[in-house]
Amino acid sequence: MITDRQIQAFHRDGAVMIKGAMTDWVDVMRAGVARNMEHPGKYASENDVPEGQGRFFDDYCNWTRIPEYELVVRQSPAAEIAARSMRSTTAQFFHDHVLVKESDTIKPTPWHQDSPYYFVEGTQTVSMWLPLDPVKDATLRLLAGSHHWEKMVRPVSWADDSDFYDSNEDWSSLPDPDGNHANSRILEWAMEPGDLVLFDYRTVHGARGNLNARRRRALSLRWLGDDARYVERPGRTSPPFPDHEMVSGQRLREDWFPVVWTR
Ligand SMILES: O=C(O)CCC(=O)C(=O)O
Repeated sequence: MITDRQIQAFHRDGAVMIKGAMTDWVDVMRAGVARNMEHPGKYASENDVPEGQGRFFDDYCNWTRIPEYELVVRQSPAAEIAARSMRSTTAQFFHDHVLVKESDTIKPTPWHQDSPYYFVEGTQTVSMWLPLDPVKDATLRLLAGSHHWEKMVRPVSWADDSDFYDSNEDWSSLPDPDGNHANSRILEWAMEPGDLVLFDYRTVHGARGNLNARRRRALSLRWLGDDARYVERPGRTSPPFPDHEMVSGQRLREDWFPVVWTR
């Protein structure tokens, strides 16, 4: 399912690609994405893509109303792979995130870390990025070792690059790995549906636009391990989870964020 070498690579680089671990679940995930796009949730976004420049749809936190997503979260090998990659005795589900770039979509996914947008931190966190179409240039791109950076990268709005929080937090500036090759080792893989990338919430990542004739669907499943704890951020997080009533240092409440796998 996941080898010791792959687990070592995940901890060293902050990301690793696993071939074929979710092949049996591709049709279920595609059906979930189709249902999700037909019935977008309250957080669905079109990312301000100008008319004639394709379409970049994303949405999150739909697993309790999209039965195919719930099936994948609860029944597929995803939870066990997540727990093993984090070297955690448990895998707690945080949320799902769908990202669809239709053909000829120019807009890239900006380089960013997920961690500053979330109200949770720990050394045991993992996102599982699952392309549902073959990808090459429109694949996920990640900056090796960035999960060990001391300062978090300034979070911005994907729509217009404005600051995500209204605060004077001491963020580090946005990275430019493509312009600064000397200090960057970019990880990216050509992938088939059923393959997946595991990456730490702190790993800097992004994606090019999709300038191909084929659409690019991807589902990200976000997992938490034993040491993940609620943290306060200087404003409304993304996702926001209104009225969660958690306090700093607490494990995320299990009635909203279920522990799906235990060793
Ligand atoms: O699929 C993409 O374009 C970016 C994915 C991403 O940022 C994520 O899964 O956190």
